[in-house]
Amino acid sequence: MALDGPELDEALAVARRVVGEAVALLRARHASGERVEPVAFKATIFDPVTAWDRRIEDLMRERLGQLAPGVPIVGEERGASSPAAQAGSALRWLLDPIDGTVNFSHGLPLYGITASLEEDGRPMVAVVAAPDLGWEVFARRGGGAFTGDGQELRVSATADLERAILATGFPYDRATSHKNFAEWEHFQIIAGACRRFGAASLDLVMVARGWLDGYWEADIEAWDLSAGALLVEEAGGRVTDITGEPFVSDTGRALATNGAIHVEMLEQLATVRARRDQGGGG
Ligand code: LIP
Repeated sequence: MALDGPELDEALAVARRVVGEAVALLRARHASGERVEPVAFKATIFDPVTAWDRRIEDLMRERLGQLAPGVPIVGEERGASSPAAQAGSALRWLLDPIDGTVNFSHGLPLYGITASLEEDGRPMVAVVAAPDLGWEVFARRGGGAFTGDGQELRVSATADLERAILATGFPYDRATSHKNFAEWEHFQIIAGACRRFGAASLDLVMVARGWLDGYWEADIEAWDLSAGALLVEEAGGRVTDITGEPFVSDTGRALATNGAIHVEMLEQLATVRARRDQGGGG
């Protein structure tokens, strides 16, 4: 059963409140710019976990359990609250307590706290906050995307790839990160500029705000992409798989643009893939 407008508004209010509380907790106890030692590493030493990743996710899960009981939750640090959530249940919250943990642990302010509510695999409600930058942006499907102080987000109008500024990211796993090197090199040559900020959720916010014209990435996680994808769509942009198939956060792949350069970026991505498949490097 599809969530109706008032239910989406209510879910958005819950998401904003929970993300807001997470930001407040972090701000009260963590000084901006402070280095934070990892408490653990995931598969490799390039993928750290800090105490804050866990503390924030625990707070968000606890508050969602109180404010929206019964909805499955999937989070980066604590996993899926039920097997159904993992498999993509009808309704689920996706949480990334710190997107851009490497930046965060080095005191770099480019990291985000994200929450999205997906229904049948589609993000319906999204909030991304960047505590050290003072950003909060949110969207609900069909209702537009806004900053916390009420400005509507609109994507850029850049229609020419040579004038476009793009961003991407690379997985922590060095065994697979090279898979995006050929794409990076290609766009570095043909696009106006390429950037690598280290937090997918903020890359997507920057597309939604019209500061970037496009973003692509593969091999990351659903919670890195889901909230930002809705922000871009609600700001008038377009989000698909990097192949042009419909966007599904669980694939860990996305191409998000202002819409005007989308087809050209899809074509360029296909060209690089074809070259790689023929053994032409990358
Ligand atoms: C990060 C992403 C980034 C990607 C990193 C990593 P995390 O998320 O936001 O775009 O390039 O490898 O996945 O793990 O810091 O939440």
